[in-house]
Amino acid sequence: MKSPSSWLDSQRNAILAEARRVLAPRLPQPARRDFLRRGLTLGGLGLLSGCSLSDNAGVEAALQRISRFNDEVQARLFDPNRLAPTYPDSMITRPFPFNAYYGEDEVRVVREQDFALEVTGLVADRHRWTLAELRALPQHSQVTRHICVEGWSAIGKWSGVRFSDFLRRVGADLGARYVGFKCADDYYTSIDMATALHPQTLLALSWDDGPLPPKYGFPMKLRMPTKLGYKNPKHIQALFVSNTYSGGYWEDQGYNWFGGS
Ligand SMILES: Nc1nc2c(c(=O)[nH]1)N[C@H]1C(S)=C(S)[C@@H](COP(=O)(O)O)O[C@H]1N2
Ligand SMILES: [Mo]
Repeated sequence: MKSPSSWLDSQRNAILAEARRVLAPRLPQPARRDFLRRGLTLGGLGLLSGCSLSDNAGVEAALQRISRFNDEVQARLFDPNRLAPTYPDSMITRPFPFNAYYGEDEVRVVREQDFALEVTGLVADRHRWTLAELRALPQHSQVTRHICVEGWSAIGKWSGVRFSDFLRRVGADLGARYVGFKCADDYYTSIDMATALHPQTLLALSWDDGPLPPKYGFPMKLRMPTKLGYKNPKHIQALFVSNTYSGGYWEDQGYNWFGGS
């Protein structure tokens, strides 16, 4: 049997070969030469559609196909028991970076007294959760690395409710395909159920041993050290369990949906 990493390598090479085969013939010279020379990575593939070639509808469609294929491969490779690395508190990045699709002066400020988390879709209990109720559930902490596709990473500490505990408590259909999130800004995303149930996936209420600050996603964010930054929604207002694909803010603009890190 092949080791997982050599299998991963062969899958990666297959995707990259497919990308070259499908895309290169559609490009005029010299773009074609540059494209073939460029070191393509799996992550880079998901981002390619943001480049100047995207006005070619054929390229766009081909990238979509490859990115969906990439999602399937990542889902098959995802090991629900494999933990992302954790770090000592001394390695926490200070100051921790802020990122959003807007600047820090436009951070959405959610008031705790007005807030209740909406839970809908394939769940038995549609009760809306206040922060006090969520804080009363068992809390878990992690010091993990957040990796943003923009090329930076940072180590931070988050605490909150283990998301698998939460999904069980609300009687979610754990065989459903997706969990989707709507945020207090216009952000939204969705994740695969295997990642939702991963032991390090936290409904984070706290950052650096204090309440989650507005800029890092008050009242709560989903923290997943197994996924890239854009898959980790901040300012969550509503979540839903579903079998219908619902994409995401960046995913709908060409970022890879699975977004594993
Ligand atoms: N609601 C919301 N969540 C979001 C985003 C956003 O713009 N709005 N940006 C994402 C991206 S691209 C990153 S890198 C992280 C940044 O989180 P941080 O501010 O805690 O570093 O939030 C993610 N979640
Ligand atoms: Mo990001």
